[in-house]
Amino acid sequence: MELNRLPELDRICAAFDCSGTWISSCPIPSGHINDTYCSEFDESGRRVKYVNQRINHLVFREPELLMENIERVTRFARERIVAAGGDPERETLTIVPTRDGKSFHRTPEGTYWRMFKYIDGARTYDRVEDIRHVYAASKAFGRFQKMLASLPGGRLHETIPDFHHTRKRYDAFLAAAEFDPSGRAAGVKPEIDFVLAREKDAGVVVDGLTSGHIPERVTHNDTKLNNVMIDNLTGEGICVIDLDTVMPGSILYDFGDSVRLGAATAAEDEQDLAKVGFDIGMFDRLAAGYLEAVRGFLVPAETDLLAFSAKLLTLECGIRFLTDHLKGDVYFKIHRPGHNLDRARTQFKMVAEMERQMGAMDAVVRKYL
Ligand code: GN1
Ligand code: MG
Repeated sequence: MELNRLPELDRICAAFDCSGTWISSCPIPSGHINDTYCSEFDESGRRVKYVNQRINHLVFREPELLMENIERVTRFARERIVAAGGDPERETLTIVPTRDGKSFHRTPEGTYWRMFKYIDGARTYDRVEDIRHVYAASKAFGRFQKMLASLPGGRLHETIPDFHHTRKRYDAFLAAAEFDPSGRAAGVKPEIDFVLAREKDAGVVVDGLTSGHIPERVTHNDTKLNNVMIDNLTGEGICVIDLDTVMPGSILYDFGDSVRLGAATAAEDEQDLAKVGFDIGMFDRLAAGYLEAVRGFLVPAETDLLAFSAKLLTLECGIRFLTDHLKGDVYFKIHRPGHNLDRARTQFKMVAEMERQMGAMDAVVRKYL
């Protein structure tokens, strides 16, 4: 979704409390929701980089509350990292405040901006290039969950209510398929049927949370591989980023969602479905990294569903892409016609492969418990 034209980043940067002179900004074309840029400053002859993000306030309806969450989470992470002798400038996001001491800047036009320090010597990967990164990222997400179990100060705000409420996602899909606002339903009958055949899966985790069988925890909720910065030298997952959806949830949302990309043989939007698949060897590395970090922290109601959660969250994401296709591409940014449909198809192909290998996936999880 384009909010407006390329913004004047020099003007945006001027609102934030960083020393030095602005040199340039360029887009970082990653992410389906917010707009991200990297800005360079000259600080007494030294080139220093920052990350600017325009928060999509049509998706995140209360940017103030979202930033309150991120302030709490990064402040707490910083304390924990310092106590453990780590480097807080690299192991968590550092918010650059505005000149009037706030964590975000609202422009006169009503757009919302924030700024983070750039983390040097590390990068993210939009697809798996080295299987060791899968283990490293998964371990980083596990550590992140475990750390946030002791976050003080009460429940975080729900930045998007019912974000992983799979049944509500299913219902929204049904409504889009029936109402068919863009006249696209007839062209995607196999995909619609694929979802309809899996209705019973939608309630499994949300019902467990409602009944209290599955514990509510603080979770990340968007655990794609590219939301962990991987250190260029050590290959370790040093910093979990994209904290917009850190809020109450189930760890099954996080583990499950990490599999969509972490065990995929192709990109999320690959058009050649012959290349798309679920790789049990990569799933093994995901489970190993995650359980290495959280062993002893999870309860059986959670561990019993880890393998299933991979299928469920992949299905949910496919449902969201298909729903957006049916609605005329109103939520996720698209870069070509049919982009959301391509994305939905890769997710469904992975779901089908996971269904065939669920026994093997369960065995992998049990191996690392
Ligand atoms: C969106 O914008 P990005 O790439 O961080 C979406 C996630 C989806 C993901 C699919 C707030 O994340 O839930 O899993 O696309 N974020 C939101 O790649 O809806
Ligand atoms: Mg995200």
